[in-house]
Amino acid sequence: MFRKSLSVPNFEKTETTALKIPVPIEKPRAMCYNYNVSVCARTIYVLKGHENMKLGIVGLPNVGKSTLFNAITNTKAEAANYPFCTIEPNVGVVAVPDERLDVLAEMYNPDKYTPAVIEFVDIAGLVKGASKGEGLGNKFLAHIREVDAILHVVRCFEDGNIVHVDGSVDPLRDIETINMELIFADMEAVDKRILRAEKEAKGDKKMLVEVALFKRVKEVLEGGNCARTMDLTEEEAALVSSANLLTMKPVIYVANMADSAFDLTSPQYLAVSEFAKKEHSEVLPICARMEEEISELEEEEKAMFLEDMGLSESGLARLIKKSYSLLGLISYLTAGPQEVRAWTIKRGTKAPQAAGKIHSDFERGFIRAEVVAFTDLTACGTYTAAKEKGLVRSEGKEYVMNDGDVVLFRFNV
Ligand SMILES: Nc1nc2c(ncn2[C@@H]2O[C@H](COP(=O)(O)OP(=O)(O)O)[C@@H](O)[C@H]2O)c(=O)[nH]1
Ligand SMILES: [Mg+2]
Repeated sequence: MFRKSLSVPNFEKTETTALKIPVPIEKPRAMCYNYNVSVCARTIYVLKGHENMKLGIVGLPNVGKSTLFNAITNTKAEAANYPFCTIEPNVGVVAVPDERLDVLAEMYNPDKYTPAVIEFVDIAGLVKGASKGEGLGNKFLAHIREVDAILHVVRCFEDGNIVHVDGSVDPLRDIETINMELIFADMEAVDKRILRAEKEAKGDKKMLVEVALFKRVKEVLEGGNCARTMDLTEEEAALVSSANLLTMKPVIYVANMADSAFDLTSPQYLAVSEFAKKEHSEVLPICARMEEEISELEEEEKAMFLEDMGLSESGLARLIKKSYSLLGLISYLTAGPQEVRAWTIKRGTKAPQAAGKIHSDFERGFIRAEVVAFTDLTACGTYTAAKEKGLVRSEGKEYVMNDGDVVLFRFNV
């Protein structure tokens, strides 16, 4: 049988109970999940049992983590002026803003509009000594272990009314405080790994390579540096990644700036951005409090506000997009009168595996993919016009998907 399909089987309309939640949350789920995300007023559908990629928001107490989390998810986690107010991590599912979907929605006027989603977790309670069980200690390190990437919020704003746990605003010291806790936790894990590998090396000499590699990792950690700063071959990186080290996770340093002085030449911001550069990590300046206020506005007001500020999008939209790419994710798109949708895949995914995201049958019975680049499609105005111009390509099993490919899979089961 030869079928073509754009529709998606097995959909459940925003059934929060259908989602897997990896960590305990303190609020009713319905409050933590916000499917009617601010970027589009339409209902978002979530595939049942789907595992989202997760980012953990970490940082010292009172740096603005919950404020940022609220802005991102537009829900109310506790944002109070004292340490440890958010004892259980909060989880929010967030739509990844994608203007291309809006354009496709204009073209097809579909019944459903489905952006890609990622998850954010507000991980509170990390303080000096956490790796030794201080504060709420190791529990929080365990939560960080479960995320795919980290947003490390760093306080750059001065505010006498808001207590800093170490008495003053000093972004570099704060970054080091947090990173040292993660480094200490990793050292323990690496020590265990070395011991195990040494034992195995007695019977299997190949394990000596692993011993040597993890000894190198240990040296880097002992020098006060994160494992991600290491120069590793692809093979080595894969082996180190198997240890799931906290300091190997990709990170964005989020500089939380004062609302009154969004100054990219301030010593505070420069300290953060230089540190990030040295680590080959990302940095993003944001004013969490302002973003929270913007996120509460109605769509129209929001657009006006941003226009007044001379901005094309909110800092938050930029942060979410950057988080998505930090995770190594791209989207391919499907479009038709039933639905326009962005599908999340890892960069480098081939066509059959990408098709498998829609349904396992699509992968199993993959024949080929009809692909048109989003820009080509919109330049032509319609799918038919793009086809007439020869811009709709027929791609086979070895095709590596691009971000923004508009795809129709042909399969046979
Ligand atoms: N002045 C100022 N205050 C902020 C900013 N971001 C957060 N805050 C305030 O700092 C306090 C602690 O923020 P919160 O998000 O709860 O910090 P958390 O402990 O890191 O989760 C709250 O009173 C926030 O309103 C900011 O950009 N400027
Ligand atoms: Mg908090």
